[in-house]
Amino acid sequence: MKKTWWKESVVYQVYWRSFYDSNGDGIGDLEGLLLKLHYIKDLGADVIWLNPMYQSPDKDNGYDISDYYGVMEKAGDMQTVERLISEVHNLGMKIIMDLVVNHTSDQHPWFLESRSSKDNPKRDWYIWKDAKDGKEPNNWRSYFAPSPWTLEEKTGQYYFHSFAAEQPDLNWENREVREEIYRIMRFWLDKGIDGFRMDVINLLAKQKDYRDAANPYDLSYLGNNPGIHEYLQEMNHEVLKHYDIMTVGEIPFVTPEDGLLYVGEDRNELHTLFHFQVADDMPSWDMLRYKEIQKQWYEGLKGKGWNSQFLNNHDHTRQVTRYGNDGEYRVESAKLLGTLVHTMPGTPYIFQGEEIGMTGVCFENISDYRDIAMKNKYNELVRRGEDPVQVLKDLQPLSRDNSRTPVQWDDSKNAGFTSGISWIKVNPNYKEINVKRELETPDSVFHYYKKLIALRKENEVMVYGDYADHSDGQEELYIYTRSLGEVTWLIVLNQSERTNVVKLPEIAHGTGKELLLGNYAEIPVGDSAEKLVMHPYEARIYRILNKR
Ligand code: TEU
Ligand code: CA
Repeated sequence: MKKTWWKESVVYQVYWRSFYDSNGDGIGDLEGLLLKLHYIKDLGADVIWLNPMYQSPDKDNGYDISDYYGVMEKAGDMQTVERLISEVHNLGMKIIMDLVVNHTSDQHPWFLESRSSKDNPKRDWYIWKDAKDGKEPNNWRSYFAPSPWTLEEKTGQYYFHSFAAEQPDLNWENREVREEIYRIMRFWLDKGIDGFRMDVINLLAKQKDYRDAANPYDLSYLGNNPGIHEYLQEMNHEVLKHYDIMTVGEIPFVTPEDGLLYVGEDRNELHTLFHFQVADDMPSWDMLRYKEIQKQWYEGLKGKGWNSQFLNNHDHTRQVTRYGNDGEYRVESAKLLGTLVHTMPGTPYIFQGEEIGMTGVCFENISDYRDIAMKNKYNELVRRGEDPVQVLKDLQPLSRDNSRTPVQWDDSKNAGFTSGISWIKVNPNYKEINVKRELETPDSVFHYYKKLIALRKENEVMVYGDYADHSDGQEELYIYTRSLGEVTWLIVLNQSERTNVVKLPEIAHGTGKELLLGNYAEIPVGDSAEKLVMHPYEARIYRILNKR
């Protein structure tokens, strides 16, 4: 595989509105990020992914853009963005921004024009259809609404939205739309940013006939439709290939086979992707499924394309809560999951707060939640007659707000995030879990992450090494190797609350092993050349010493 900086990097995701508030209005901002840049640098991250900060009515936390050339007032202004880009570069890091071009806000001037009349020149910039039998044009659902069709009374037609009604989808078939988007991309790249995280980029092309779906709840009809690869190749040709950048596509509903069509190195589309097989198939931890997914992606992309590794982000419940143990073994478990993400093949992502083992939340009231996806779903079910208490309970575990509470900086009021009233409640556990304490504690989650990242910088095997699973069929243990040339690393994880005896694969027998990193302090007892005794949620990374 060709060596590139974005394969070797660790990306740190900044959900700025919950990162740090510099002016006391209760909302994190870019100035706040500037104030804390050294913290990210100290952790060792190479690239910052900044969630959308463009002008927006903010119905979906910035994913509904009303001006791609403007900056949301809550976030800051253009000057601050420019300062941010240059400060990040001064610190030797890079910054990529969200590109949200499947849809705009319904307040974008393009849409205001488009909806105004059937013969408006911008009518065709969005997707308009006539009613079918006096109803929506088909039986589909949208991500955030019971139907992806909303009626515009004035012109009697429905417009299409894969997400909320406030997020109408652009019509990518229209050449003017594409050209305008490329202009926007060049505008930001020319400001010096280092790439894009591309929001639901495989949704750009739509099914031609909008036929009814057999199962409307399986939203996969929204993505990977004919024409998508032509758009991405055009985008690459027009814009991307002219810059030294990284691109990561958010690509739901893909298997490795079609994933490769997006990131194959010979395809001239994107560099890497987020697929959602883990997130979609695993509401909670499922070791066998996880191994299978990793194996398929490894084999599918090997030598041809590059993967990303993550277990949470701003849309998915914090990993230690969802996939680990956020009670008794929170610290061990947070470190284990970090070990996993950073030793799997692909570029690892850290979502802000993950590096201190932040946990999900369980607010008492629906009014404490802010997430449009959750609120719309709640309203739909309650309106349908379901019990509000039960609905809330069902929606809590995977609510996107689980990961959106403010970063816990210290044990002062509002966890030191804001001097004002936070836009979303702070997790009540901030007195125990916060950055200040993590920095002061030598064996904290933070310091462990720091070591993990440093290891990646010093050891190419972590980036380019071949992967092999030696624990097929085991439900609590994950034992795998990464190897590059003469170097072999062995990673052993005990993803359970029990002490487990681990039988080592033959490759580790009769040779020495050097423990490079582990999440327990004591020297292991009971270990031998053939087996290890592993504590609950214990994780170890070994270098296998070659037989002489
Ligand atoms: O998310 C799209 C989205 O909901 C899916 O990718 C989902 O996470 C995946 O299919 C797994 O089930 C993006 C943004 O990340 C999100 O915050 C926005 O609300 C959404 O697009 C609309 O722009
Ligand atoms: Ca602020």
